[in-house]
Amino acid sequence: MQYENVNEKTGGRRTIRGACPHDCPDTCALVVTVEDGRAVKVAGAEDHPTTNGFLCTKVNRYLERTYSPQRVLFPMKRVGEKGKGIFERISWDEALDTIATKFAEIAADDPQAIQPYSYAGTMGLVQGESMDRRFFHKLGASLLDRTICATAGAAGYKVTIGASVGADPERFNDARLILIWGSNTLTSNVHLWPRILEAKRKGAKIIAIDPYLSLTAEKCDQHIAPLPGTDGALALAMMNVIISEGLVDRDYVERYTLGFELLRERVLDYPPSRVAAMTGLGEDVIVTLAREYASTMPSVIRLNYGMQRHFGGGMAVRTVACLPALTGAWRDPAGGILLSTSGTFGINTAALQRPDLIWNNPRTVNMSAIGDALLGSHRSVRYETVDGRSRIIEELTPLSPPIRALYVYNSNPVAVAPDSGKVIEGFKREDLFTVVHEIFQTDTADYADILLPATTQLEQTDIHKAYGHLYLLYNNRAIDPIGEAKPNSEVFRLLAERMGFDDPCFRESDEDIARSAISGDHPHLQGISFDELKERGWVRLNLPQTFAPFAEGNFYTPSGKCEFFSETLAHQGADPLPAYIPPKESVASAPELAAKYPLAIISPPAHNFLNSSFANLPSFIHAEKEPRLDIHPEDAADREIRDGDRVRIFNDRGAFTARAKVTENARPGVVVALSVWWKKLTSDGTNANDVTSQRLTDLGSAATFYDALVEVDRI
Ligand SMILES: Nc1nc2c(c(=O)[nH]1)N[C@H]1C(S)=C(S)[C@@H](COP(=O)(O)OP(=O)(O)OC[C@H]3O[C@@H](n4cnc5c(=O)[nH]c(N)nc54)[C@H](O)[C@@H]3O)O[C@H]1N2
Ligand SMILES: Nc1nc2c(c(=O)[nH]1)N[C@H]1C(S)=C(S)[C@@H](COP(=O)(O)OP(=O)(O)OC[C@H]3O[C@@H](n4cnc5c(=O)[nH]c(N)nc54)[C@H](O)[C@@H]3O)O[C@H]1N2
Ligand SMILES: [Mo]
Repeated sequence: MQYENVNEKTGGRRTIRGACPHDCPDTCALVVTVEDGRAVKVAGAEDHPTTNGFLCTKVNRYLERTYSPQRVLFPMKRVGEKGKGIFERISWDEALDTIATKFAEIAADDPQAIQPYSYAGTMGLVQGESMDRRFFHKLGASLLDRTICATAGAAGYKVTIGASVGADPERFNDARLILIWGSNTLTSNVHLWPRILEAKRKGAKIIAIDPYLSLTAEKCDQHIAPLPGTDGALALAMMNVIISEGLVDRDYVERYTLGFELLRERVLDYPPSRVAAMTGLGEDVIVTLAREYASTMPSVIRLNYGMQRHFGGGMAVRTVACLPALTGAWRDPAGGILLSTSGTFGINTAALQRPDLIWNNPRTVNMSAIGDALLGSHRSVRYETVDGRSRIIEELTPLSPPIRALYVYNSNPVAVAPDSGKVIEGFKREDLFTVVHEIFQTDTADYADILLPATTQLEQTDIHKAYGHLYLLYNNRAIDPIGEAKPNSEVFRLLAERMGFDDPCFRESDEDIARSAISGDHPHLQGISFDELKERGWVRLNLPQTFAPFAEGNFYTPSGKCEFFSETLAHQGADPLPAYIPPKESVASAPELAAKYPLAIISPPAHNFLNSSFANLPSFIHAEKEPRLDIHPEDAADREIRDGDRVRIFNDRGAFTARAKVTENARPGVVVALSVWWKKLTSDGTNANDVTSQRLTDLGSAATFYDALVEVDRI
């Protein structure tokens, strides 16, 4: 089969099929034009159904990233104080020898004192979760619980639906009602927007549920602004109305759900009149939303991350995930819920990561509490049943042995991890040996003992799944590495060799690894040709054209039903039914704290940054200007803050500064600091994570970035 423009060569000019590596649901198919060895254009593939020929504001300028003069180009060692960022060039041999010697020395005592730390700098399966995992498994290093983004929702969804499988985003255009719930689609998932617009053109109503008037909420037919972290209560009240007014799809509920009678009793505790006060919404708003949701079909919920970054985030997602089973919305391919499609792919994770290489039953450290971990404490959450009632117990226990070496790649924890004060105190430890493998000299890189240069996506090979569509993608390497940069996989291959790891898996090429990712016998991968994937750059999973995963039940839960009642949760000692778990830091749940710090702060992504990626490059900084705090006119007036004033945002954990924007986009009682800024590029070396907490969520032990109270002062 021939594809237009595919990996085509004409003279010195070639086009190469690639994949966007960034942490975003859209995982776009790229076409890279290379002239005489230099990439001259990065465009979205026209033939890929969700990329649809366009890219976001950030990846449109990917060449600014690849060819930035700020790139780290060779290995370096630290010659100044930790955090000052003063380095001296060394050879790759010296860098790798230093790391291998240090790791061997620590491993001789206890390899668990070596801690890998990575997240989604690249989402590629080769560069993100293959050779690295194999290396650390064989070494016996501590494992890392990668909780900084999505595990609360994933856990809540899993106990209810069974797996990260949901509505096909390509069917959104046929929905009649779309709830955009805790998602800023235009910023963080822009390739879904054209389908939402098409639905709107065909008469659909679009409702945003978001405490903030985001770019997306602004363009919806209706904006409902609950207090942060109260979504669970809102969903329970919707169910109260749906059940009490007889709007339930009885046939669907009888056949395909578990625990309806218990749910019916539970939601009696959440009448709209009570929930109105909890959520800060009008009772009529809740009742109307419930009626519209239950009586407009097909209805689809784009449920995303905003609601998850609170203490009760796992339960909130679980509760919302019950809604489409109650109304039978799953019956239609354009109905149901889309949280993440990642569980649809059937990737052979064991072949990639080789957990069989683990020999020492190592401990697991939670990345969202890296500050505590570096300072010697392990943070965790568990359940206990007291007097027949489930309670969540938050624990801080000694971490022994202490972390002696840290290897950071694909992540910038000094900027993005919560409670920066603790994180920085940990990174400053003189007795900690830190390796950072990076494209740029980030806030984290400044604390490295050894800093290694990393390649960008154009310089490496990879295979990708997605969490916002149903296509596999392949990234063909387009250009040679710049300077002495190396891909993650190559560095771990070289380190494995130096450590004397001789299992054949340490010699596999990137292409071999990519091939193994789809080597399993999962039905969604049947018939997919690796060669076709490589050639065209993308291929749809083996799914029917109209994919309605739960039209006839077949949920991935133990019962095969949508579990309103979850035996799995009961076993853990957790509440087996949907419930409302309030934020830890809110006026209602922590009145004493709120007396000192009365404002809730949320810090969702800025439009032109991708977490902290791109936040160091001129075009993007120019677009975002400077750190900003959106504050409601009433809250501003109470503090004599005028539009444009510089303000200090603080609590017991720390403080950061920003320029105030007095605006009704922020609701009263809630301030918004779009993020994530590099600390060292701000006027006082701080960012929003100076005030966020390391507390973990109820389910999934995830970070609680949006569960924080602060006070704001004019400077
Ligand atoms: N441009 C850009 N795109 C991105 C990213 C980026 O940094 N920049 N990051 C990527 C990553 S890693 C992720 S995880 C996703 C995240 O993207 P989204 O899923 O969109 O999640 P957030 O940006 O965390 O929050 C989305 C909205 O939720 C709102 N929100 C905050 N708290 C609550 C709440 O309690 N309830 C409700 N209902 N809403 C709330 C926020 O105001 C925000 O407008 O985006 C990805 N895409
Ligand atoms: N206050 C606040 N904090 C947040 C959030 C928020 O909304 N508010 N969002 C949170 C969320 S959702 C997430 S997912 C995390 C994201 O946290 P991270 O995954 O740490 O994301 P980035 O900040 O983009 O940092 C990724 C780094 O990896 C590097 N990198 C990219 N590709 C490669 C590669 O191939 N090899 C190597 N070695 N390095 C590479 C990039 O240059 C970049 O510096 O942040 C969280 N932090
Ligand atoms: Mo994320």
